[in-house]
Amino acid sequence: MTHPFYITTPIYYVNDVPHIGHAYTTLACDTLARYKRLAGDDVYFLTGTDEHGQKVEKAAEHKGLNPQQFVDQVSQSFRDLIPIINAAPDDFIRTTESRHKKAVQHLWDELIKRDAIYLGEYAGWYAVRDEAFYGEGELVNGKAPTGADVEWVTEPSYFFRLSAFQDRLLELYHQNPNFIAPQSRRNEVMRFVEGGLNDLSISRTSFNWGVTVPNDPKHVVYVWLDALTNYITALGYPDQGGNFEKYWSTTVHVVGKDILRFHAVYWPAFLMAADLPLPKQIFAHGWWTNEGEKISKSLGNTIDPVELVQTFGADAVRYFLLREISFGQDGDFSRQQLINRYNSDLANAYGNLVQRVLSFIHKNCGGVIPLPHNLQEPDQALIQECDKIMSKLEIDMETLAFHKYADHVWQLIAHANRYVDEQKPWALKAIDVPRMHTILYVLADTIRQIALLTQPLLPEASAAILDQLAIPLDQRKFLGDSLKPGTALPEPKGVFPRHVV
Ligand code: ME8
Repeated sequence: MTHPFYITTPIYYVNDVPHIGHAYTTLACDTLARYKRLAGDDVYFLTGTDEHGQKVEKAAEHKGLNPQQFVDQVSQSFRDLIPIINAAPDDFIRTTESRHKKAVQHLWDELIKRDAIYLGEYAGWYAVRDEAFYGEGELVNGKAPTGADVEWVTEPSYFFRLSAFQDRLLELYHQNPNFIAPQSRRNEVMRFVEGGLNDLSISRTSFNWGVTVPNDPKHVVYVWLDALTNYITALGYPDQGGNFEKYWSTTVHVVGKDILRFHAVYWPAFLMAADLPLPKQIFAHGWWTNEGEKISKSLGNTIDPVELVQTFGADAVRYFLLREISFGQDGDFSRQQLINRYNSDLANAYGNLVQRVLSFIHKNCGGVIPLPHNLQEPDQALIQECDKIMSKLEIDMETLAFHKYADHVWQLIAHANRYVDEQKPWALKAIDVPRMHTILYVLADTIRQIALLTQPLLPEASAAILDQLAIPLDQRKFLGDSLKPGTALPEPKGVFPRHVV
């Protein structure tokens, strides 16, 4: 059965060009989106850019550009990154688009109608880097808890009655234990909400780079209320039929741990207040450090995803980022470790399996898929492992455990490599050709299934392997038909050249 599935990345601030953190979130979402498409689901995958607010306005000023010119440029660099990392979103949203302004203003009106907003005066701390308000008690040595500089702000402001939503939010978390994942993050959010919520300032008057508040043009909508709305804009909101009706309740928002509060507290409260349905899950991933150090522009150690892909290829970068650490945990980026992973898992384990089996078939079976004869116990064992793997992989993907997904597939690759070593098809050439054909058939069909399964992680290499097995494009969803004996195969080519360093 086809299930709709909606997955979103955060929309990225365009104050600066994309870095590894952005590529990471997009790749994780792309991997899940590809998996779901291959499983036959109807996927809508959204990414885009967050273009309003003080931080972006200041960055434009700094470059001597007007904000619109500036955001057009930087947004394009995020759009350009997508094909480079081989991601395939269905839509790219920009908060400066008119479809989005219309959605934000409509949502604002709905909140006003339901008395969820009132006009007051904000006096407190604001961190432009985080685009967040902080209470006196939250400051650490005069800075935001994130380390960002804060400034004192006094201005007329509209407030959202967040304090009224404490009980409903806690009930939501209790009744839907997977609404926030992983569990450790869920606990943090619950403790925060249990501590009580203050009403939230949701408009600013000291600058004007934002969506204008309906009927009060001195105010622009607070950038987080503006930004969060992108997720429903893209589904056609204010229209609640069509894509909204189809996809919204299936939503998985993937975000970094630093922006979980906005997604797991403010966003559901805004939606509840507007009588809109809620997303299904917010999943918070961890942060990368670079060779042991926090990544920051001031330290000059940001990692450029474009350079990485130019050096190692998109597949290697995708595989490393998703395999190296469990999704949800923090991790350390190291080039040497990327090279090690590439060499051991891709070039050696996977690449060798494919290369030795396909070249052997090419040389010894006239370049066609051989005909299998009676299956023996070791053949059955490998076939059974292929049959059993899907139920494990489903759980891995449902829980966004990309590292486990890879681990399970690589266990199958290891099994297939052991099978080659033990069955020694080359030793049968002179003595038992039917048995040799059986082994090679089992291996080729195992490689077909492995290549189907690696498509979400390694789209390029998997396609090259499936091409070498002459699998038609319409047979590349999961399961697919087994190989047909007699099918002619193109000449095999190595897919993972070794990176010696
Ligand atoms: O927060 N490791 O945008 P953003 C892993 N516009 N992830 C990292 C990272 C790192 N070192 N550094 C950043 C925003 N990220 C808002 C979102 S959504 C309605 C609005 C991740 O460009 C970070 O955790 O600052 C976040 O998920 C994403 O990059 C976007 O960050």
